[in-house]
Amino acid sequence: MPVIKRYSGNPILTKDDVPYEVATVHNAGAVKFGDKYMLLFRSHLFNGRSVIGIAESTNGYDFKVHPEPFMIPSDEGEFKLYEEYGVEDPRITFIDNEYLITYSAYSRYGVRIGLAKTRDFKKAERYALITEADYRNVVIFPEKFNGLYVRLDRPHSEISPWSIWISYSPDLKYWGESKVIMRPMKYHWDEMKIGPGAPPIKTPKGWLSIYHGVFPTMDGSVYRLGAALHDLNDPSKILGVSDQWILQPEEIYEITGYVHNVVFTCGAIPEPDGTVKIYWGGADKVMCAGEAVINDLVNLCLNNSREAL
Ligand code: M1P
Repeated sequence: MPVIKRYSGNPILTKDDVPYEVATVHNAGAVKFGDKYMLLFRSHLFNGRSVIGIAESTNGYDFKVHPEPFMIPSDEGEFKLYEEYGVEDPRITFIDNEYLITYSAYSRYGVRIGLAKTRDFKKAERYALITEADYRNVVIFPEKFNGLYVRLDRPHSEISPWSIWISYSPDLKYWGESKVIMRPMKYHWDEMKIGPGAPPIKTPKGWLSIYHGVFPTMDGSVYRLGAALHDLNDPSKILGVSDQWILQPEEIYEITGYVHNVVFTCGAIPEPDGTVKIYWGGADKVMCAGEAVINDLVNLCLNNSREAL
């Protein structure tokens, strides 16, 4: 039995649902906003650079896209300098009565992470650039720990490629106390790189983190999703990492698209009945959704765990 049940109406969004010209709709951050489900999704324009669009729904599956993008590269100050090539892969966290949006900012200087805030999903206010270059996939926990904001991120270096790190901040601007907490595993489905996916979800047994892992093949890389569980009080402590993936490209819209063989998540929404709606980009071209039982994911992490480091 697959641990994630795909929605029968997948893909839930394609470029044809977008009222402006785009080549793709994928990698959406997801959050509940009052009684609405909101998606902030990435779209490639026809010049290959990306913007962030916005869509809303009352049931989490049927989404309507707003007429204009939500975020385009900034034309102001240092954001302008570092968003020249586009904005990508937003993640959304609700904390302190506002929604924090972390996104990849691309420029001639590399990729780094920007943080914007919104309270109404009408306007995003840029707050700070919170990493230097060669970082992607930053997710912020929806609670503070000992008065500090906590994030998972994914720096890259040749010596320690594409691993998951944790960092802390008093104000969302200055981050530190960084340490590596999870690495790709040799000759395993996530051996090439891993990266945080959806912002972590609180469960009675720990913080559930859905991440992506990449395996290189002679036919290119395969992007899959996995799950890890972090300690409730000390999220730098990983209690377990599911040895098996929880989702892999299987449907035609995941196998072929803008980049083939990709399922990539930036958001998941827990429901009061113990399920979680998971949103993922299929082959970097369309948006898909599915549902899992949170306890099943937690049990995979605890009962059949691989090493984290
Ligand atoms: O094409 C697959 C993904 O590749 C990159 O992700 P990562 O750096 O984590 O491997 C990103 O471009 C992502 O948007 C894309 O889905």
